[in-house]
Amino acid sequence: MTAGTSGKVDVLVYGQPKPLVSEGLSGVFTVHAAESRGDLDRISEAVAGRIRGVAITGLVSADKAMMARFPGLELISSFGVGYDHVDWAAARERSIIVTNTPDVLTEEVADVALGLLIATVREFVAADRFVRSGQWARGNYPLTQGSLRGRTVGMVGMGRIGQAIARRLDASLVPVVYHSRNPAAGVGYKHYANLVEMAKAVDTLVVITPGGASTAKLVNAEVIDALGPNGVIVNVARGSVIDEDALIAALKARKILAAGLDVFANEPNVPEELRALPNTVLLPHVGSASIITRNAMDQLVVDNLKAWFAGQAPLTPIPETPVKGR
Ligand code: NAP
Ligand code: 8YV
Repeated sequence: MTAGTSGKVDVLVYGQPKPLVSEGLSGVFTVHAAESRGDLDRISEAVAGRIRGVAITGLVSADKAMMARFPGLELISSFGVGYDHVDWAAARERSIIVTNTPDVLTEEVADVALGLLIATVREFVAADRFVRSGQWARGNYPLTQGSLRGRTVGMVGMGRIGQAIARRLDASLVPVVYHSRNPAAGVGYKHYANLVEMAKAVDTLVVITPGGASTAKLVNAEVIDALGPNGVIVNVARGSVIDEDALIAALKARKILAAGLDVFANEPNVPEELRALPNTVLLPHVGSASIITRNAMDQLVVDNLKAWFAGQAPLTPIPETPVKGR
């Protein structure tokens, strides 16, 4: 590997440009930038050969071919707690460490999940339109069929964010049960190993698992239909976790009551059918999207790179990554 003339380690910021990341890295590293896959391909062999760290600033994917461009790559510091856009198995084959940004966004995303649930069952968006269009002067908004009262929430996923959502539901006096592959340590809610069984026992699902192969279409037609006509689904996980076609069919046929979605199968493209439905509340993947939380996530992207190249352990390695002893 050729050393850079500055003596600093070379790192690449891959994805959307972010001042906090570029500025945070620039004092310590020689920083290169590639916004798209095309930019990445235009990096010279000499520079690519020097790059030892990559900061991923959005949902651009880090696959085997991308990593192959950088023979000296040691660490990929990825923005976001979800890392389904990073081929961690390919990284592991080459002993490349992958880090993510957990914890700093947990409460923010949980706020959005609860807000989305309430907005969905109590029809906030339609009620807002009712006021703006002047209809209130002609009579009151109809009583909502949906309510949190009498509802039981089945959490799909009971990790960091799932537990933060469950705490909010506790405060709202809404009973909680959950499904995950293994019972969560230190959690008192009833655990269902079988998702269909849980769906039969509740009327509401709040989905907050990782994306990727192990959860693809986990919430399928059978699960959706098991909720019954009062059923509500909130998804703040990844669009891939729900069978979107099955969800659209169930909403159209009124097999379930409503859905609140922050994530979609093919973002930013949201199916016309979903957009046309009156019983959906749709958000543009904004679970963590406040300035304070996104800044904290950016800072953690920077701090993971700084820690590793200062000879320390990475701060927040993903569980599957090979963390080398320091
Ligand atoms: P976490 O602490 O790792 O929790 C993940 C939970 O999902 C665990 O309870 C886990 O339990 C469960 N799970 C994993 N694979 C599963 C499977 N195949 N079937 C059933 N349950 C499964 O992660 P977190 O910090 O809570 O974040 C969760 C996810 O939220 C992220 O990965 C990301 O996709 C999403 N997210 C979305 C936004 C947004 O803006 N909408 C923001 C942040 C995060 P087991 O391992 O026992 O199954
Ligand atoms: C980000 C997320 O919006 O952390 C995650 O997993 O989904 C969100 O916080 C996402 O990473 C988009 O860049």
